[in-house]
Formats: sequence, C-alpha cells, structure tokens
Amino acid sequence: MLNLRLEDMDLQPIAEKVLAGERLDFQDGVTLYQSNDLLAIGYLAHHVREKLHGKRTHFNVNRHINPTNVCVASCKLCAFGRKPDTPGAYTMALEEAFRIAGENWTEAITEFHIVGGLHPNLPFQYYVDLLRGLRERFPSVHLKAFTAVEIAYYAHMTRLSVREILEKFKEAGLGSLPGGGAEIFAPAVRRVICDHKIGAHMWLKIHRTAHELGLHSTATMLYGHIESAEDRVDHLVQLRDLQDQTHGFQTFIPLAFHPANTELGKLVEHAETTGFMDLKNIAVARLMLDNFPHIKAYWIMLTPRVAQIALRFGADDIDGTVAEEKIYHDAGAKTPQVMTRQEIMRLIKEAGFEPFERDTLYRPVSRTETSVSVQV
Ligand code: V47
Repeated sequence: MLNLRLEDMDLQPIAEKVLAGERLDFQDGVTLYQSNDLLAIGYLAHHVREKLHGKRTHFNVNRHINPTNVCVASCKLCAFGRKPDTPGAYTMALEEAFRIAGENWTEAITEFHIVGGLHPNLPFQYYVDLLRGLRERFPSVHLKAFTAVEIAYYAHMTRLSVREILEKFKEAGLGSLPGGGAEIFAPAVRRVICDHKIGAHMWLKIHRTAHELGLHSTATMLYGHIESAEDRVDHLVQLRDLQDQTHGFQTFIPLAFHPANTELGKLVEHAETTGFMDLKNIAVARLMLDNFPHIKAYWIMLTPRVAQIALRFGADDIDGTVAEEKIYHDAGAKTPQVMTRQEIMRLIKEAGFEPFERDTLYRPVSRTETSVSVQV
C-alpha cells in the first residue's frame, strides 16, 4: 500500500484504480485535470512509472534536421513556417542537409529527427533522396522522419496513397515516424489553431498504416492554448484506442504551447504554460495512457529544470542531445539548443534516477571512447 495523503478526495476512486492496475476512464481524466492536488497526481503517476521502468530514465543522442521552413499551411500555432520567398524562408540543398547532419560530430549520433514545412515546389524525390543520402552516409543512424501531416501532403502532391508513400520512404531508409502534427484532435480547436492541417482521422490513419508496415512512431499533444480539459482527455483516449489495436506507439510527448511570434499567441489569454500545468500534463498522460510504454519530458520545451522534476511525475524519457532545435526557438523558447550527454546524465542522476542511453527503438546503446554500438 502506498503512503499517499490526498488533499482532493475526488481523487480517491482514481487512486484506488491506479493502485489496482485498472484503466482510467474519460471522466477520471477530466477529474485529474480539474484537480489541483498535483503532488497526489504526481505520486500516482510516479508509482506507474516505477512499476514499468524502476529508476531507469531514457535518453538518446540525436540531431534535429529541418530541411525547409517553407510551408503552404498557415497554422496559427506555429512560428516556424514561412511563405516562399519571404524573409527568413530557407530550403536546404541536399548536400547542405548532409553536411549539417555530420556537423560537430563529437558524439556518435544514433538518431536524426527530420521534420519540415509543406513546401509547394520541392519534388517528392527530394525527400526520398534525403533519406537515401543520409542512410548511405550515416548507415548506423536511425532516421525518424516526417510527421503525419507531411506524409499526407506528399500523398496529396503525388496522388500516391499514404501506404505507398510510407513504403517508398521505408525502402529509402525511414525507420520511424515522429509524433508531430497531432496538436489537439477536437475539430473545433483544430479549426482555430491549425485550420489547414489534416484532421484527427487522417493523423491516426497514417500512424495506423505505419504500424501495419512495421514502423514504430510517437505521439504528441499540444496543450496550453484554447483547448479544454475534455479536449485533452479526448485526445489521449483516441491515442489509447489506436494503441490498443496496433501497439505501434512507443512514446507520448505532451508539448507546451509557446506563444511568441505566433498568431495563436494573440488569441490566448495567458502567456506561457506554468510549471504546474506542465507537470500535470506529464502525470495525467502517464495515468491515462496505460498502454504507452514511455512518456517523454521534452527538455527543449519544458526547460531542463522542469524536465528533471517531471521524472518524478511519470516521465521516464527526457529526449536527447537534440542539436539545432528550430520550431520552439522560433516561438521564443529560451532553452539551449543542445545539451551534451554528460549534462543530460547529470540531470537524471541528480534526481535519483539511472541514465539509460537508448536508440530510437529503446534498445541499449553502449559506447567506448571511439565507438558506439546498439545491442539488438
Ligand atoms: O507538431 C509547433 C509543435 C511539433 C509550436 O516524436 C509548437 O519524439 C509549441 O512533434 N509552441 C513538432 N509547440 C515537434 C514534435 C516533437 C518534438 C520532440 C520530440 C518528438 C518525437 C516530436 O511542435 C508540432 C507542433 O505540435 N509546435 N509550434 C509552438 N509555437
């Protein structure tokens, strides 16, 4: 029996379910979001995290590559996308992308995380060649690339099916899909924050298809703008339902909305999310997503300080070294753009956990001074 003191007695039946290993329902999710008893919620989430992973805390050595910020969509939530030929718009030549991929190669990277805008003129072959070229040059690096939104756009551009696009990418070296573009599934919110993006049905269909093809993926949720507690719970439950069917999601990453330089920032009453809200989202996710192996505290978005505390609120993953993050920094993030392995391990150890370097598929990575290998 846990030594849990509740201040909010509405949490009592939820605590009993969690301790008995029972699934929480929609109303439980709303109750958790409405409660201010953060320590009790965190305690329960930590209980689940410890049952799954003990003290193990995952991280990886990765690099973000954003080949273009040119984007035909005008999502109010985004500060990254630019219209073609406007100030700040860029598109990397393939050779440039390959050069950036290999820049400052001081620690062997195990993952490239590749996402970009919806460019109106880049041919589909550019993306295939990007994957193929990276695989040839960096054969040991896992390519986690293209959100469901990008996949849907390439299918629309080429008139190929989503499955065909994914098959072509897989053949060129795609290893898994990142979780971006999910935002909040509720249509009324989506209409305001990302009007031109695919809807929930399509986002989920693309991840389902990826899972059917043997690709793993991650899932995100953007919170802290105009969404309600019910919208967040609906989002989590839709992800949980798909996961029950495919088991293809590895990780869930709650993403805090950063308002600077965005249209949505002007519509939102408050400024940035608070530490309280960030920790609550991590903990509620751990409690609701009982079939997701991992919950990630993305330090770029949370700050290293809050991400470290999130490890006691249900998170078992802190993302990676990242290198050159653009999406959040265009939206005003004050965090550094890179952390070293040593810095990440210090954060984890200081909080009483054991750092566990993983590859994208959560297999252990071992390093010596001169080499890196993944245990399969
Ligand atoms: O889809 C865009 C979000 C996402 C803003 O898969 C914003 O492991 C806050 O998905 N404020 C892209 N959020 C990043 C992403 C991600 C990050 C880390 C790890 C993984 C993973 C995926 O960033 C977008 C959108 O939801 N975003 N603009 C903004 N102003």
